[in-house]
Amino acid sequence: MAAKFLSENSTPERLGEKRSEVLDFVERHKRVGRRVVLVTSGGTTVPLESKTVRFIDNFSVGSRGAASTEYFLKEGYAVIFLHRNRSLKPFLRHLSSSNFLDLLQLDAESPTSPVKVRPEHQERLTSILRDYERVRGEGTLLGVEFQSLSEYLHLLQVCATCLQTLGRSAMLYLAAAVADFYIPPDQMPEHKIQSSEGPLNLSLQLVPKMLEPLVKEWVPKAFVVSFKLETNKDILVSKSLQALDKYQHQLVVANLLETRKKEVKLVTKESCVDITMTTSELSNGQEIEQKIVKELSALHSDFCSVDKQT
Ligand code: 9Z3
Repeated sequence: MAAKFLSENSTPERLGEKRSEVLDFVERHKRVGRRVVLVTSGGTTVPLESKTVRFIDNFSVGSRGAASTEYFLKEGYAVIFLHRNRSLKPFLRHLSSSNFLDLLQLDAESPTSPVKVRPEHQERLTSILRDYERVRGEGTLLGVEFQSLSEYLHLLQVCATCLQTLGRSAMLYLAAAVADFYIPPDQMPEHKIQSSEGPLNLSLQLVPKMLEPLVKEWVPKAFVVSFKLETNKDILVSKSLQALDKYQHQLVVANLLETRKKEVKLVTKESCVDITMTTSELSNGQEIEQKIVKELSALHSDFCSVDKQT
């Protein structure tokens, strides 16, 4: 099913070049013994026409993926950040609610470098820039962009297979909100659908679950974390356990749409651990991703140590 989807849906541009970039990144960090995590982030679009004017989208803005990426970097991981093109980015996300130009001012007294950061933003910008420059200097972050469902799935396969060489020291953290339904290319109109033809009825097909080949074939030794999103709390844990049973991966981060920034459950076959944020932690600007990543990093260390014992 997965292989059929990938062969029938067009490959993203410069896929070979992107594979080489990811491979180089993985090899470089493997040489120095650094763990590598693939973080997927943001929603996927499902086109309705092959010359696409309209598409179906979902709510995800990519804050989970972008924030987690920063915390994985702090934990010493190298991160492949596979993200939707317009979703939030690590570091830059801290400025997403400000108008960039409001952070700056012109200084008439220094004509050679007249653009200055306003004094009230100096501290915050310095701290963001310091973290960002450290990561750039160490070369520990590689961004890979997608927009459509098909681009995402092709790139997921490329990134995952490149990680195979790392065995247990690779982690996959699949936080992207991937579409479940799509229109196969042979059922998609070429040109813009005309409203003059009346109301539109859509028939969507199921997207094959890529977790299956990912765990079985692409990265069989890696530490794989998937996400389960629900709106009904009564089925959250049972659906997570079903996923673990079906795909045989290591862990599901289970979250509800409305409370996803305040509480999640880390579900394994053996346990279910709650991670929660207090009101004061949230009002201090602390983020749940910091706790999630800390916990996963420790579990990943245990998982890696099995290799060393055998
Ligand atoms: C998640 O559950 C993420 O936590 C969110 C993060 C998408 C809710 P934001 O990007 O939101 O910060 O706005 N991701 C996975 C969602 C998903 O599609 N899971 C599938 C499912 O639940 C399985 S992989 O069936």
